[in-house]
Amino acid sequence: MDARTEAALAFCLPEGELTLTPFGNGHINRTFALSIQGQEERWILQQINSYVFPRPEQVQENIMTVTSYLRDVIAREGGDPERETMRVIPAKDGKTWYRDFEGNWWRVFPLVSGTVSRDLPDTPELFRECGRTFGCFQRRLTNFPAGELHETIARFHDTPNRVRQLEDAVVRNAAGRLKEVEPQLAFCRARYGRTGELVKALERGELPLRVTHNDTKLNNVLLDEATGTGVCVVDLDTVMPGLAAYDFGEGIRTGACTAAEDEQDLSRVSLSMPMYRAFAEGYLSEMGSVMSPAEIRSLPMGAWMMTLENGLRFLADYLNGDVYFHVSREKHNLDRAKVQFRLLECMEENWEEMMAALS
Ligand code: GN1
Ligand code: MG
Repeated sequence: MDARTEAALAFCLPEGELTLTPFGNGHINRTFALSIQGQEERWILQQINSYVFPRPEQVQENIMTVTSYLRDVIAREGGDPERETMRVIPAKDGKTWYRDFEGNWWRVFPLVSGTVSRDLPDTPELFRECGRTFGCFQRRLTNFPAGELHETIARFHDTPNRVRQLEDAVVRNAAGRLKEVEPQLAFCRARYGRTGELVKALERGELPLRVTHNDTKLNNVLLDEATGTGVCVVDLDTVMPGLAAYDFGEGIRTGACTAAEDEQDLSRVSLSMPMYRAFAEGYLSEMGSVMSPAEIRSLPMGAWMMTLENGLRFLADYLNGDVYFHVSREKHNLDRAKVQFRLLECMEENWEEMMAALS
């Protein structure tokens, strides 16, 4: 029996013949859709990447506490907790995960029926809905004690720390690629002075610590198949204490860019202001009333910061020899980094407009 079948059998699921098919296109975990003969319902079986998440049990604990809290809020608001939040299926031993004979970590969630996910926002309307759904997720967690969550990846959005990691990668030059990335490195270094702005504002108490999702891309929102309405936010691995600006920013980085994250033709990369405005509108329709003016003003900085930070991470991984992000071609991580830097330039050119769109 292969490891994934062994894993599937360890969870509290109906009896019957299993079919497992690769699902989605995340860079981190291995994901399968699980069908059971005779069952209409489907599930997600996922192997947690324990290189990326060194404490998978803490990931699962965060997901459990956040989703149980959300279920109550959703019920109180008159929503449908079965559709509007993820649910963890326990293993037969009562744990929320299973470790196979090779030591790999697995978990199971139901697939929310009647929903689809999309990789690219084709229209501002779709992207507005994406912003609204993430805003709704965050608003529902306003009173959750964010500090109690585990930091599943230490200092995930501590950008100055990402700078140190890049500089460490430069010193090690493990893959011998340093010469090749000199222009990109110079681009980053010219911006190091601004990388502490958000973490410092948090330390000074100017911005509140919130529960943040930290991976707010469109394909982490399940949309109603029939109406296109955002139903449920998924991929809660990086739910952690953080800043609203991180979630807003990551949404913009991934959805308001006119090209794919790994586009090789940089002339296609720019910031779409209609998309930016649409996401901001959707996000603020939920979060606008719970944020202070200072927090709202921090959102464009989040977009700048997340874009730079992902660029730093892709570049560091390129130097390290592609050990973190899955790659499917030789310069994949370098291409991704270049896209981030081009997008960042566009943000700098459009800064006034980005700020004005929020007032
Ligand atoms: C990773 O695998 P995916 O797409 O959910 C990464 C994000 C990056 C993203 C870049 C845990 O997310 O932080 O922004 O790749 N997740 C983790 O494509 O590192
Ligand atoms: Mg993810």
